[in-house]
Parts: sequence; structure tokens; C-alpha cells
Amino acid sequence: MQESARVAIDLGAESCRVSLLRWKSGKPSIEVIHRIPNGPVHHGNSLHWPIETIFAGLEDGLRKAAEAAPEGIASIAVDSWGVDYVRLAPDGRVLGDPFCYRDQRTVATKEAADRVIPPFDLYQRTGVLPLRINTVYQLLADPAAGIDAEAPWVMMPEYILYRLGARRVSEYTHATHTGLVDLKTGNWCPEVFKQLNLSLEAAPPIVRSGSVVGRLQGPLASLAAFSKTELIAPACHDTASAIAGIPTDLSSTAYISSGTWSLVGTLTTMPVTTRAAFDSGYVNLGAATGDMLFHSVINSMWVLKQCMDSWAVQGRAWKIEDIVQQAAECNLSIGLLDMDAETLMLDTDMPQRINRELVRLGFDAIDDVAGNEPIFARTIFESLSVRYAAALASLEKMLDRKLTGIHMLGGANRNKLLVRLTEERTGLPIEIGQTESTTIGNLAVQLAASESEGQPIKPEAVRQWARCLCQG
Ligand code: LRH
Repeated sequence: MQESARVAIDLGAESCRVSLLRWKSGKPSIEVIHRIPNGPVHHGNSLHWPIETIFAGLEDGLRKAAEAAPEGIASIAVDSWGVDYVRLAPDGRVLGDPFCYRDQRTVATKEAADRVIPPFDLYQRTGVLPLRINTVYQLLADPAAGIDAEAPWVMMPEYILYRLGARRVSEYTHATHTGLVDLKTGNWCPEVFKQLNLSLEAAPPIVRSGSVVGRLQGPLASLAAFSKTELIAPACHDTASAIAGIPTDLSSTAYISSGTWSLVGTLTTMPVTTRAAFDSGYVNLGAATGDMLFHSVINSMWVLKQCMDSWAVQGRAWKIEDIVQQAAECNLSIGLLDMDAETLMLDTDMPQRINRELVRLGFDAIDDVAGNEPIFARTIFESLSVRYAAALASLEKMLDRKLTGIHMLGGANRNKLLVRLTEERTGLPIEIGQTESTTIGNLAVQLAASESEGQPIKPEAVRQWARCLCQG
């Protein structure tokens, strides 16, 4: 009998993908069967995710997958960017489009929370750097937006699973990014909920990566390929999935997962919550395989994508490959940006934001006219590589460990210029990993979960499946 297929859904801030794994003569073949463009949308002054459009697109993708896999689909798992969530009405429907983490509503709630729990205290308890985008500050902002603070919530990928028929859960790796999980117990931290006056009852129960959380239900379940389909919580945080998709040992290697954000760090066996780690901007997040992701969260391709969107509106559209190539050729270095600047995290008018930042830092502004776009791109890549190098230098110091190389994955892998600049600035060789490492990690966890028969997934099993899928 032919082995069953599997589906990995990866929600990205720029595109959502439905990928299908099939087995051909015992060899894996993974195909992105459907892609839905994505991006935050404005509702008046606030920024949201178009959840119904996303879900309808995913249903189309699942129908395509069912058609392409007559052998049957054993499981579906969903991951996404971290921190965003959906609030539910008593009948299980969504209470409006979920907020996007970039919305500015959390500026005030973070300041208020910091007055109740000093950021370093919260860091020591949860391992999470108090980033404005974190779920904790968003939950606190809901009442001001007229949202019932007692309404149950569920993170985005777990919501998609829930809507497909799963129970409401919060997967461990993803839960750790909320800023509400106790490092010691791996469960919600009741003291933090209490101190911040957040409802613990509204939070879903935490489950391990690789938990079977239900069976596909609803109209799609009537399709033959979906007659026995389980719903699995993979590492629902996409970065944790991407790291689970790396088949090699990371003990002396750093990772850079580069996309809308760049995550620069390594795996650690124990959390590191020293003052130095806090000051260097390092977070401790759950990994699918039991250890911790210890990395810096750096604003990244968002800045270029926002510039490109704004140029496109003015009839100056660029393809990413072309702008990267021309940026590599233009040797003009105008200045270096502080990639952590709050203004570069926001949307709209990015070229002007960049120029204001350059001037603030004592550099010349770049004339925002046709032909100068590669100079903007070059400035962003130069600044990113400098930021990567600084993050890795502090990592070596904190862990007292010499790094021997960098494993780079994600969209920017196609960006030879950024790879070259990073090698130059860090002095470390870069091994280019899989562009779709998140999908590989998602599928590897599904496969490990299916053979673990309800027991916790084994790290070696995840690595073995990742190796198998990478070779396919
Ligand atoms: C990358 C990512 C990252 C988070 C950010 C919100 O997609 O999940 O790990 O910090 O989105």
C-alpha cells in the first residue's frame, strides 16, 4: 500500500503556503501546492490580519491537496509567525479580524506592564525579552479596543487547527513567545496573569509539540483523501519549526533564520537569563526538541519589502532578485541604520522613515528617486550584516563558546549579497540551509508524532525525519 501523504500549512506575514508531502518509491517529495499572498490590513487606524481571506485560501489549498493525493492524507499541521492570536465568541466564531503585532496599541500597554513587573523580572521568569509585539502586551490592549478581556483566545495556527476540527490548545513552542509561560514549569505563569490582571481561564491549555489535537471535521472531511486525517500541533511557532527542520548538529554553529524578521542565535540546553543576555536582546524560546532557542529577534526584510511596496505604488516596481543584484553592484555605502529602531518596525512610508533615521544618525539621506532603490537595499543589507555580527559576537561571549559557522535559512538564502556581507562581517563560513526549512520541520514533527503513539516526540526522530525530507 502506498504511504499516506501529509500537509504542512505555514502562515507567513507575506505569504501563506499549503505544502503536500507524498512518497514516491519510498522517497519524499514536497510540493508547495497553494500559496496565498498575505499582509496586514488597515481597519481605520489599526492593523489586522484578514483571517477569513486566509482561511478561505487555506481551504482552497486543502482541496487541491486532496485532489493531488488520492492515497489519502494522514495529517495536517499548521505553524505561523509568533505572538498573534484570535479571540473567540461563545459560539466559537472569531471576534473580528485579529490584530497584527505591529499595531501601535501595545506601546501604552507595555509601558503600563513594565511599571507592574520590571522587564528584567519578567525576563527571568519567562525567558522572553519584553518585546512590544509579544502576546502579553496585546492581550492587555484588548479592552481599550472594546474586546472582552475574558473571551477565550487562541494563537493563529492553533486557531486554524481549531477551525478545522481540533480542540482549542496552545502549543508549547508558540506559547513560550507570549511572554506568559513560566520557564521552570513550561506552563502558564499564574503569577504573571494575576499581577497583570489577565484572565488565566481565557488561555488555552498548553500541549507538547507533536500532539494530536483532533480529526479533520466539516465540509473538507467528506473528501475521500481526508477520511482519516488527524490534526497535529507541530512546533506552531514557525521559527521553532524552521530550526526543527535543520538536519545537522548545531552545537558549535549559529543559525540565522532570515525573513520578515531575522532570528540570530543558537540552541542551548538550558535557558540563559543573565543581565548580559537581557541587555544583548536575547530571548529564550521553546524548541520542538526539548532544548531552547536562544536568539536575537532582528527587524529584517520587512524594511525592504515596505520600501518595495511603496515604490511599486509610485510605478517603480522591482523584483527582489533584480534589486539584490543591483545592490551588489552599487558599492555606494550611504550609512548604517539601527535595525532595532522602532520607526523601522512600522508600516507605510518606509523610504522616508529610513531617511529620517539616517539623518538622525548623522548620515546623508538617500534621494528617493527612480534609480536609487538599490542604494536603499544596499544600506539595509549592510546594516543587517553589521547587526548579525554584533549579535553573534555577544552570543559567543555569553555562552563562552566559539562558533565555527552559521547555518542560514529562510527567504534571504537566495540573497547572495547578504550572505557575502555576513561572512565578511562575522568572519564565519555560512552553510546555506533549506529555504523551506519551516515546512520541513513542520512535516518532521508530524512524522515523529505519528510514530510516537501519543508519547512525547523524540528529538532524534525529528532530526532523522528532517534528514530524510531534506534529501528527498
Ligand atoms: C518569524 C517570527 C519570529 C517572531 C516574529 C513575530 O516569523 O515568528 O520568530 O519573533 O515572527
